[in-house]
Amino acid sequence: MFKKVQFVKSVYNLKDLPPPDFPEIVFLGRSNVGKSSLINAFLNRKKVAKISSTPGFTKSINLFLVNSSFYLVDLPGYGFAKAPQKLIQRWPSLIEEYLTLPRNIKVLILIFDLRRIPDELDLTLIKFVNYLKKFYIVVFNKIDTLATSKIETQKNKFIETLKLPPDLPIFLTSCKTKEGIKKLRNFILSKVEKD
Ligand SMILES: Nc1nc2c(ncn2[C@@H]2O[C@H](COP(=O)(O)OP(=O)(O)OP(=O)(O)O)[C@@H](O)[C@H]2O)c(=O)[nH]1
Ligand SMILES: [Mg+2]
Repeated sequence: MFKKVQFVKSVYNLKDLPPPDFPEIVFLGRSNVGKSSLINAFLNRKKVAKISSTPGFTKSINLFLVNSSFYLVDLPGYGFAKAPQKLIQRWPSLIEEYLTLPRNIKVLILIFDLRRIPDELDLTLIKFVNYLKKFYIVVFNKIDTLATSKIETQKNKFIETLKLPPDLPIFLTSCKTKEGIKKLRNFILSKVEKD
């Protein structure tokens, strides 16, 4: 599918980021929603981004260069109370600062676990990305864990609670069954290839 996928580096300090030479596709969301899994599903590879059932697994910003033309950026999760205090404090600032840097972020992907009930922290995220004025899309992941009727109900609950705009691109995905992945991939690629 993709000829070349290179792991570039894990970044703990923003000064270690590679120069913004390529467009970036950013995977953002709370711990355990499936950010790293979605990167693997997008690439149709099993073990490019490391995944774990332990929330708070990804602790650095991980960059993957695809076909020498764009970066996939795997961000650390946030909002997981059991992580060591020091890391909790560090993740949001690392994420926030990265997102406010003058980089070439083409698509910001906000990922949610569709089983969950949206809360204050999710609202804060929406407010933050609105403030950033970057192009973003929403992915509701883990749809395989819900009955078909429940998927629609949960989706609407998120849309209402987070006051998501009607023209926002929304995708329903499962990294397990791969449902919705192709659609998401094609959409992302269309945005990267635009210029
Ligand atoms: N059933 C199901 N499980 C999933 C899906 N996507 C991810 N998972 C599981 O959810 C857990 C977390 O996945 P990760 O991809 O590591 O999640 P993450 O958002 O990168 O997590 P952090 O790096 O800790 O922030 C793993 O056990 C995955 O196998 C999905 O679509 N369906
Ligand atoms: Mg991860």
